[in-house]
Amino acid sequence: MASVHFEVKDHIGFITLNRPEKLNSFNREMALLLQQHLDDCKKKEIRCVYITGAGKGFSAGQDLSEVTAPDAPGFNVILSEHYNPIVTRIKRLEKPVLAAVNGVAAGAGANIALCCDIVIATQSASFMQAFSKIGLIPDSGGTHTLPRLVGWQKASALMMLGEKVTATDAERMGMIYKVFPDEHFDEEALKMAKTLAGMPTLGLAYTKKVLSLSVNNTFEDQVLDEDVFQQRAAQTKDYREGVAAFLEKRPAVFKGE
Ligand code: LHQ
Repeated sequence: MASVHFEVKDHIGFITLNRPEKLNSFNREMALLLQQHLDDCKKKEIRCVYITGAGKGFSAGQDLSEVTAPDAPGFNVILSEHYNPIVTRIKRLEKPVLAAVNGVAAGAGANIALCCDIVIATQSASFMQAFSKIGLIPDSGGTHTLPRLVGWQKASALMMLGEKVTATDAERMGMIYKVFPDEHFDEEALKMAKTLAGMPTLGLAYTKKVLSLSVNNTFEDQVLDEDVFQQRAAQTKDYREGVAAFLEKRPAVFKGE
């Protein structure tokens, strides 16, 4: 069985991290396969990407038995060839990426989830900046993402203490969007993915882009960027369909064009 499972259904690219006996921790093969499947998700027919983990965890980050093996990939390789290309691909994908966090997300596993556009979690899931516990620093974009989600102080404490945060606390502090009870999680996550896949995909892609530009922009530059991308959105078929459907008092049928 492949260490990352990939399937396309209902315009959704389902990516499942699949080393459940190791809590879906990343070895090189899994990191490269995830990149490959993120690239597969560039296809136009895919209008939402859904990332989850097999078994009881989402991902425990780097497989620590791999880094200690005699033929271990060096740290330069692990970041530049594994985690950096993964999180960059997620950020650059021109469609919504939903992280459906089904269990513990630790280390790079947590930060890969947190760089997704929408993060939802099952009630029994948890998030852990595990790096400090083994003498490392947070990577996979975590030092960029986390303070912007929860504020500097909480990010700093979470990263230094490495404490496990429950899904409910993560939601409360703005780290993730929503928590669902375990028994309804799959159903609710799928419902959200289907909703996203039926939305105006280009409009969502432009929303993602403009949001990311806000990280470095002044207010004045940001409203100029909104102007540019709003004009692009206004040229999509889905915009025309959205307005027509509203005026005709019928549900809109968006095609991602
Ligand atoms: C694991 C792992 C794991 C191997 C659970 N590896 N087997 C970047 C640069 C270069 C190098 C290093 O890494 C990085 C990025 C990073 O991600 S650094 C952070 C690496 N991750 C961690 O330090 C987390 C280590 N894991 C844990 O602290 C716990 O397993 C957590 C809190 C995630 C979950 O605890 P439990 O729910 O109690 O599960 P468990 O500990 O019993 O784990 C289940 C199994 O999975 C177990 O195997 P076993 O054969 O005993 O059943 C663990 O050994 C294995 N596992 N994480 N990262």
